[in-house]
Amino acid sequence: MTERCDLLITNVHAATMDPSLPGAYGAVEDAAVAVTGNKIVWIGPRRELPDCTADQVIDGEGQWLTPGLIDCHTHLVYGGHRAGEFARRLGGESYEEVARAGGGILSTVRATRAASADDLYRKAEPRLKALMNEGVTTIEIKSGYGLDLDTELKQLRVARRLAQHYPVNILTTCLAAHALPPEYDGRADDYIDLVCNEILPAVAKEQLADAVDMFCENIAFSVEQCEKVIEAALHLDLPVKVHAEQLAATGATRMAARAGALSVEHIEYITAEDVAAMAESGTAAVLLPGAFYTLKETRVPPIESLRAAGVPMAISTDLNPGSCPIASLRLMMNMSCNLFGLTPAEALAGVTRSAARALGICCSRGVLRAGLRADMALWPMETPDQLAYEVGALRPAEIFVGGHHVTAG
Ligand code: DI6
Ligand code: FE
Repeated sequence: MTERCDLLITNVHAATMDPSLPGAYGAVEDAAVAVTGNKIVWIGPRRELPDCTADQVIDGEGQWLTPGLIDCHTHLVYGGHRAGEFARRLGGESYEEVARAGGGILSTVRATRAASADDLYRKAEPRLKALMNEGVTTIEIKSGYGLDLDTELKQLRVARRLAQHYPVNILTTCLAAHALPPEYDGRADDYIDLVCNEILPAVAKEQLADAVDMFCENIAFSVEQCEKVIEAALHLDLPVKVHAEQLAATGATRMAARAGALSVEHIEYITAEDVAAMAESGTAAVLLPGAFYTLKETRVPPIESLRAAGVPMAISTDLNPGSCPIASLRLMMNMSCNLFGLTPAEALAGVTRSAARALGICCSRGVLRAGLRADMALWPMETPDQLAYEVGALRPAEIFVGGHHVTAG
């Protein structure tokens, strides 16, 4: 390392999540971390720290340092709310029934089309801050409540604007193939043409998206239709992600794996064959226990097969007004253990290293290692097992994004 660094954190334990280090957390007890610019330049046992001077020294007081958390699947820019639909579902209507009756995603589409960009921005801010205050330093935000060119662009521009004003990394994903807009009723193939020929090229031209997603499900788009979206995305050099097999087995996961997708999301209904295809293509699983909980699903994703096949299991909020209006990634960690059977260490990997894999950014984030970005959270806890166990009161003492100390406000 250089002899001089910008920031030196000593007297901490580091849950590095580096898989090349021993233990489920890649833990380094009594560690030191040196940061220059936006990167970690040295991390290891404090007694091995080379002689150096630092502009700023922080005494970690024996607390635990983790990689900044990564929420790799959100729909947090949207208009309106769906509290009325929540009450209907509590009364016995299913998510699919509400959707087929013109509610669900389409009700949020109406509200998002009607909202101004400023309005969407103001409504998104508290959701973003809630995540940031929990130590989330990277957030993916999808469009998909516009379903027309102007509104898809409006949502993505709002997401980019949030990134300019808040000290957090934001990646954006175009999910124009989320639902069939009412003006295309009975003409799904025509809408897919609009997505492929107009919406995605316009989004790419303005560099508004880092990836393309689609909802491949019986209530949304077929495998054949999604294949066209994938082809268009790859043609524009945009990586793909797929909402797959949340409500039924459709073959979406194998389609995504064939295309080399970064990730498949939800996947409650996948089979052993699908898991093998994911392992082969290096496609990550994104588990969304908050949507499972909200929709009172009973079918659990095949965790044991995913684990045995070594498929990275990311965990995310799916923050959205319908199937998961819950802005807490820490609660999702807890749910992933209680509802899906992950270990606390798998839960932390799910919101750090594996979430970075699902976003295609594992070369720069998700692990504490020299050369990677200094996105970190310092936690007043005695063991990293507490992160999946305690919700609400356990908050980060310090959060760093790109080496800078931040507060969400
Ligand atoms: N799956 C989801 O969980 C969200 N979208 C999707 O394709 C739900 C979106 C909503 O209900 O508004
Ligand atoms: Fe989603």
